[in-house]
Amino acid sequence: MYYGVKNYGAQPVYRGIVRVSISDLCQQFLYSSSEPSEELDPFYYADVSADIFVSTSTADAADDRKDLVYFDLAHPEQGLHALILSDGVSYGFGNQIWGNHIVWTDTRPPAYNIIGYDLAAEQFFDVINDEPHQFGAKIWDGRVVYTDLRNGDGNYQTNCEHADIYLYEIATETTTRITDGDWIQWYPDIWEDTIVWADYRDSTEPNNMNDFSGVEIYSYDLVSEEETKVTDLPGRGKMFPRVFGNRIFFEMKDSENQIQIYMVELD
Ligand SMILES: [Ca+2]
Ligand SMILES: [Ca+2]
Repeated sequence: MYYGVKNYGAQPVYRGIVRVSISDLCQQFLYSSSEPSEELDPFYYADVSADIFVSTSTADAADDRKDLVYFDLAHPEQGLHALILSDGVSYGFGNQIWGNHIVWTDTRPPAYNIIGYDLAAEQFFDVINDEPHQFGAKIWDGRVVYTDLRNGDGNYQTNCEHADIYLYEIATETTTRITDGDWIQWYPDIWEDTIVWADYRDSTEPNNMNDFSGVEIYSYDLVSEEETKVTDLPGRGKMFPRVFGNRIFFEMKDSENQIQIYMVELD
C-alpha cells in the first residue's frame, strides 16, 4: 500500500524553487540521463507541466533523505510536497510529468519498476511492477512508454539484450508491446500517436548496448501502425530521442566525437 503526501512547509523550500531558472532546468534535463550528482543538490531529475514542477530532492536534509517532490508554481505558499511510499522511500530517477500524472523509475530492490502518481486522485499507481527491470518512462497525456527488459534476461545490470518498448495507457490500464525486434530498442518518447526510440538493428552487435555503430532513431505511429526509420547516418550513434509535435530531438556525436543535440522534422 501507498500513502500520503508530506508537506515540507513553505519558506526554506520556496527559496530553493525560485532560484530554478530555465537554464537550471536544461541542466537538470541533461543530467537526467545519467546518475544524479550531489553537486546539483537539492534538485535533479526535474520536469515541469503547466504549473507543476517535479524533481527528486534532498531538501529534507535533516534525515538525509532523497524524495520525489512536486511544487505548484500557482500556489507557492504550499511549499514542497513529497510523495512518500509506504516503506518511507520515494527515491527513483527519470521523473516525468504530464497534466495530473507523474511517472518515474522505482529502483527499490529487487527490480526496477515504473510507478505513477495521480495528482487529482492523490493516489499512486503501478505502470509496471514485476521481476524484470523497466526504466526510462516518458508520458504524453495519459500514455506512458518505457524500456522493458522482460524479453532478455531482465536485468538492468547486465547488457540489456533484447530490450523493447512498451506502452501503458493509464485510463484503460492496458499494456501494449510496441517493438519486437530481437535487438536493443530503448529510450522511447511519445507525443500524441508518435513513439520514437533508439534502435540497434543496424549495429554490428545489435544486442551490445555499447555498440553504437548502427544505432538509428525509429518512430512508430499508433494509428497507421507504421514504423519509420527517422535517421540514417551509420557510424554516428544516436541516443535519448525526444519528440515534440513533428520534431524529433536526439543526442549524436559530431565529427569531432563530441555529443551534440540534433533535430529532425517529420513530414
Ligand atoms: Ca519490473
Ligand atoms: Ca527489441
